[in-house]
Amino acid sequence: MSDQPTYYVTTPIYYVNDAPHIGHAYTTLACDVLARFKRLDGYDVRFLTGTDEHGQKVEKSAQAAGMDPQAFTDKVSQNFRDLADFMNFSHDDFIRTTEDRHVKACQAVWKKLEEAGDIYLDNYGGWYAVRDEAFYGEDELTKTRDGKRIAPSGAEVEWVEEPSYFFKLSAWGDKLLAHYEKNPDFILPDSRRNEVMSFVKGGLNDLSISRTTFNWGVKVPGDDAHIMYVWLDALTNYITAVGYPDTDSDLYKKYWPADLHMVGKDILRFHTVYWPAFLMAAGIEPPKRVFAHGWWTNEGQKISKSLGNVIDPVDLANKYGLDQVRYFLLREVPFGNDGDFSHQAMVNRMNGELANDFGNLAQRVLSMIAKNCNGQVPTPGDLSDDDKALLDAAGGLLSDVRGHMDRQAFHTALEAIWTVIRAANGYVDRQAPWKLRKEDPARMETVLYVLAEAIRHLAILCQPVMPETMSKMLDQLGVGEDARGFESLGEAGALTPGADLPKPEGVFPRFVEEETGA
Ligand code: ME8
Repeated sequence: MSDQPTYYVTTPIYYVNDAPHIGHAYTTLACDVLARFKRLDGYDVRFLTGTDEHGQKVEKSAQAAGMDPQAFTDKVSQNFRDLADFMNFSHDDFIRTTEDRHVKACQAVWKKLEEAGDIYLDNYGGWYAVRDEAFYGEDELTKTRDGKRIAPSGAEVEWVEEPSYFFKLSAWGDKLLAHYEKNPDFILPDSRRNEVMSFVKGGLNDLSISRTTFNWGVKVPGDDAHIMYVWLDALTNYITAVGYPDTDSDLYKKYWPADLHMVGKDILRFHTVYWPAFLMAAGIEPPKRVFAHGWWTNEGQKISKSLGNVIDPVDLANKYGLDQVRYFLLREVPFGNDGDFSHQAMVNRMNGELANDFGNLAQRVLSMIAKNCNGQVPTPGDLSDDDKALLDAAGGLLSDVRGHMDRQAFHTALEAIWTVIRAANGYVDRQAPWKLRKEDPARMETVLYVLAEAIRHLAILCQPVMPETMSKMLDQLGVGEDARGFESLGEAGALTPGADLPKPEGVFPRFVEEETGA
């Protein structure tokens, strides 16, 4: 195998009960940006997304739509694929849990757990929330005035009583705690890690891992009356997609354990308690990290179908531009915190940071080059301290940004880039190349060269977040497709003085409110 470093990043697999919305797009976007970043940084990347198609919730949605569950999942799963294409996501694989490869992997995991003595047959009697596909203890529930019981997530629970296989989760508490202690970055952000640790310290109950009252799921090997609990099925997707149970396959050897499972905070417990316990019991190494991000609201309100305020990412992108939306989502909120979507906040970032700060910088510089340097990359002379300071700031960005990205701190990565964008704008104002044109044309060329070089750095580093727009900006700088990886950042002479440049065109339009006439 080559010694190229690898990076395996996964999204949750989304339930096919509903149309995809901004929340799903957000999680996958974060993974897409990491995948693109790592590829540009020389890694061999595997980026997985997909759909979670079994279980009671999906079965009920199919029934409500009057469709056979397989036909229903085929249809809704395609909506998630279409969204991924529309959002320009660069996933390498799209997994569906109804695929044969996945059924095979689930059954193999089950057998491993059974062989390890971690499964026993009993009866389950307890509370279940179909919306969360989760079991809850009586002590976790609250009661409404009309006597309904509600889980902490807000989902209504129902009483379930049925024969069930159990996983001996209670035996894994100490091993899980030892794993968290030994791997302080296994759960990020730290607040989530603390939350999980106190949950585990409170003691774990054995977990019901099969159902018998419906049959839309993977059959338990050797006992057809049972189907596997949908979360055991769903979590297994992360190893199915790298070839499990064929642990000798190239894919598996190269990419497992995954570097990162990106999830929303709602599904933290499944990924940081159940999943590593299943894996350890099956003799499989746990993933290296689970990052649980926050929750989006819309103009201050919870996003929900019943409130009618679901944000469709396609509508947003059609209104503001795809890369603008990608930028906004990752810049607006410290990654990990909850965030609020508002039209005003979107427009402020789009007009302020994209159109004014970055767009104007590139447009000013490229049009001065077009007008005053014959449309060719300018030729630099000796560099002043001011020139060197800007080039150093641009040159130092990669290691800074890399550090932020390695902790999934997209907002601080972008802040660091914008510090240099603002420094470049300050430099333009100080150096006033438009004045130098007559006074000292050679110096003007140096200043414009320094700026072009700074913009090259900025555009290369912004590619993961805004791939389409940055590709246009790099075209206008005459940077070839093969010179856009991070290794080319440090190459002196990446811009060739005298090379012809295409006609510049603005890439960041301002958002102008339409006159309503009201
Ligand atoms: O939980 N803000 O699928 P799901 C931010 N099938 N992120 C949001 C969001 C919001 N308002 N709404 C949804 C499942 N998300 C399981 C996962 S994985 C083995 C199985 C995102 O369709 C966020 O990532 O309910 C959340 O964790 C995920 O969608 C839940 O998607």
